[in-house]
Amino acid sequence: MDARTSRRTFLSSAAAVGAVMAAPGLAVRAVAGVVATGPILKPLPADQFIDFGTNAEMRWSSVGAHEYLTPQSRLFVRNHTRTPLIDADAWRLRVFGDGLASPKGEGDALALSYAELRRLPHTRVTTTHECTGNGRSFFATQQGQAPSGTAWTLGAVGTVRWEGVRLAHVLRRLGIRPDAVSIQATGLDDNYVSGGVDYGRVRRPFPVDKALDDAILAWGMNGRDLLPDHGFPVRLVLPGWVGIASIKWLGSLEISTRELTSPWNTKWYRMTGGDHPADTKPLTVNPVRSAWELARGQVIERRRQVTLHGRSWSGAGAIARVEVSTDDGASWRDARLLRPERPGGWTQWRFDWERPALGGHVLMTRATDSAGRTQPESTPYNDGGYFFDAVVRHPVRVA
Ligand SMILES: Nc1nc2c(c(=O)[nH]1)N[C@H]1C(S)=C(S)[C@@H](COP(=O)(O)O)O[C@H]1N2
Ligand SMILES: [Mo]
Repeated sequence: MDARTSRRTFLSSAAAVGAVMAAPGLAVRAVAGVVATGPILKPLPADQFIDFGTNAEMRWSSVGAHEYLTPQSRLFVRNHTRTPLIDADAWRLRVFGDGLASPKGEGDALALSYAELRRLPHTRVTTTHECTGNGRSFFATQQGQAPSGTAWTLGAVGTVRWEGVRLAHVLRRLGIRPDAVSIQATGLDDNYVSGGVDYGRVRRPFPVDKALDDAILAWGMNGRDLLPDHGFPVRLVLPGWVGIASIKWLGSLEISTRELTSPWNTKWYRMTGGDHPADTKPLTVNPVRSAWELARGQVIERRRQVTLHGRSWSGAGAIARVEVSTDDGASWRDARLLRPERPGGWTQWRFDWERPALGGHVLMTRATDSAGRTQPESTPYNDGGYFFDAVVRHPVRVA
């Protein structure tokens, strides 16, 4: 999609949502070129997604063993409110704060256009992109304690190739002070209102060190412009970190010499409740998790040897080992790792199941990453239902 088609798409979609905009009680955004729609715009076929309304989970049974990257059309969606349609021509990334070499207030922020940004040196980075709450439902179903939040199984994850510009490059061009420590990224979607409280726009701060390391401002995914649901025209991507760190529909960056905060790093997306202490840090690097490319309860045709596929991933690095159990964890065998196609993405593996007996079985898989982290038997409870990294029990039936 070039700038012209994206403008056309915006105009026709804006016309399509005209009826929604005219509906009484629905606020139209004050920011030029931003129209709230949704909750999700892309099609969510029932064989590919579990539809949670503002969120949608990818079904692992729809993943083809030969597809390494997750197509954008099939990637999970996690929206706090609803997808906005943004006119790329009118869009600006506003950058302000006392951490800029020439400090700027919010009112006189520097403004980068979409065209300016896309002229900067391109970079392509593959990452496994995952929601902090992926696997949340297993706190209830495996451990008997239900946290609040979307009851994801394991499909709030995908591996995609982002296209954009390194944030380090942008910051060097704009000039930042050596004592800048924190950057607040803010989205252009609706304010998040929950329990009668307006928390303002979805926003989360992150360290300047991460910005200068591997953060990118992404305008593309898998060779195409971002879809509206995934952050068009531009989103932040913090590789390996919790999904919430990768702010969609990026509207501004505040660069500060003080530590910035938002409810998304103080109230949510840190460990609270259970046995966690009161002063836990905001969550950053994703844990180790694994999934079978199978539906839960899938019926598998009996053969002398059944080949099963799955994937494991970690926010901290490559996957070093994957073990599989077909007997409730009594014995474990190594799965065969297929070469990870790109650093940063997940690892595909296969397991040859010899002479499975007819009837019900529970499959289990446990991965270890290059940082030495292994999936545990259980995950300590937390109120947000974050980081369920324990071995998941996956029921199947051989018939
Ligand atoms: N502006 C904005 N950015 C956001 C969100 C949001 O609701 N608004 N959701 C976050 C969360 S919790 C996740 S898991 C990812 C999901 O990205 P995706 O919908 O492109 O898969 O976006 C993050 N960035
Ligand atoms: Mo998330």
